[in-house]
Amino acid sequence: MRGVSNKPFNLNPVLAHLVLDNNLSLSLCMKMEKLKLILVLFFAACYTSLSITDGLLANGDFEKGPKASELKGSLVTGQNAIPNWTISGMVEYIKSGQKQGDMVLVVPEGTHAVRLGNEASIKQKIQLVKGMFYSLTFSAARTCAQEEKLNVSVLPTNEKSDWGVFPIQTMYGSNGWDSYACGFRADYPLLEIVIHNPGMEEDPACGPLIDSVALKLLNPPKRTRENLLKNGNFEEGPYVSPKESWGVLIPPHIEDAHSPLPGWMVESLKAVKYIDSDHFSVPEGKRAIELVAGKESAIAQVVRTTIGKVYDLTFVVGDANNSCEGSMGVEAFAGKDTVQVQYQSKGKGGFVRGKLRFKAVSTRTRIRFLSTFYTMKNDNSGSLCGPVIDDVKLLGVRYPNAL
Ligand SMILES: *[C@@H]1O[C@H](CO)[C@@H](O)[C@H](O)[C@H]1NC(C)=O
Ligand SMILES: *[C@@H]1O[C@H](CO)[C@@H](O)[C@H](O)[C@H]1NC(C)=O
Ligand SMILES: *[C@@H]1O[C@H](CO)[C@@H](O)[C@H](O)[C@H]1NC(C)=O
Ligand SMILES: [Ca+2]
Ligand SMILES: [Ca+2]
Repeated sequence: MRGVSNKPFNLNPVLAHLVLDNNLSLSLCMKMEKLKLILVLFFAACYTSLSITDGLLANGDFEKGPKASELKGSLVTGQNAIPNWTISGMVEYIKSGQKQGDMVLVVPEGTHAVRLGNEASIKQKIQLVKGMFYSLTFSAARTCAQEEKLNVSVLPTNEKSDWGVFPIQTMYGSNGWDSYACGFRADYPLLEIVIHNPGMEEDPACGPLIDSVALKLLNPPKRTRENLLKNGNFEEGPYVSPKESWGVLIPPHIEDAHSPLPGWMVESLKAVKYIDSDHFSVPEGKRAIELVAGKESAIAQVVRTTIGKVYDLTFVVGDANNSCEGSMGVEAFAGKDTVQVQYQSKGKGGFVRGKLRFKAVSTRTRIRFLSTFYTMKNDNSGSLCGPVIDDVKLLGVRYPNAL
């Protein structure tokens, strides 16, 4: 998907660069012929589907499963055996508590999920409003020691490469599952969402588990009199499942036009986490961003400014009440001006306010936030965590010299 990077979530910065280089070449592999073919097939197909806006796709939680006659062990044998989905390749229907070797498989939502073997895929046709922006959220878990990847695409599209490869490598979550979001524009009213495992693992029992595939219509946020930044409170963003308590990772982006976090782009190598007040402590409103990967995950927005004018950038730095303890630092940038806000986290929620006053030197100023340190949860999970940022405001200062 455009706007979804091909970059990995990898703890090791050196490794990350290597995999990144590998993946960059993938975007060159995009075959337009293939796209056209899919487009033709798509319109030739006859089907009915309902238009959805926010929430799970039809049977997006895979709780409705195949008939016993269409299962061989856990292997799904019919192409249309899983209600509302079409599968290809080796797809398994997984029950919570099912064992793989001596590992018990956990399912994030309900009691069932699917597993995609090498080159297997699941797809579903959906009806959307042409020209609107959407975000797609899904949950995935890695099952083997090997590196596992997922290729998510929405077809057909006018974009050159509207698909993204999500490497399922680094676990930010504590229970093995993570949720991911990506954004896209509906170029056609009838689309097909495809989740594909491009892997070639030796062990056919390997391959990521998928659950909770959901969509959300994104309202394009506007600048207001109260804030020159768009979506500064992060209230507009991807679907967050009420049943999943680990937030949604927003992968790094190349393009901001297709961000699942309207107005913002995720810079650098790593994801940021979108958190909600049902499961975390959120300083303002219902949603905020947790900077989970130190200096490697940054969010940014470019804003129009008047040269010579003085502006105040204000924001909140806190913690999500998720056992993320220690010294935290958030660096805020406005062009070349910068400030660092220190926050001592007890991991139980709370926040401080930060401010950066600057004089614009350009007609476009890049506002940017990153976390100075790497932090891990103190719950022995080894999960990465970090400071929460919220309530970001930018306003012109009329009388900068007044007290
Ligand atoms: C999902 O499948 C069920 C039966 O398998 C069908 O009744 C329902 O209309 C389908 N939903 C959509 C949105 O296609
Ligand atoms: C990802 O999926 C798209 C569309 O199905 C395909 O064109 C592309 O080659 C795939 N990329 C990889 C790396 O499998
Ligand atoms: C933090 O979470 C605990 C329970 O998980 C809750 O009792 C407490 O009120 C929360 N604190 C804040 C500041 O959200
Ligand atoms: Ca499920
Ligand atoms: Ca907020």
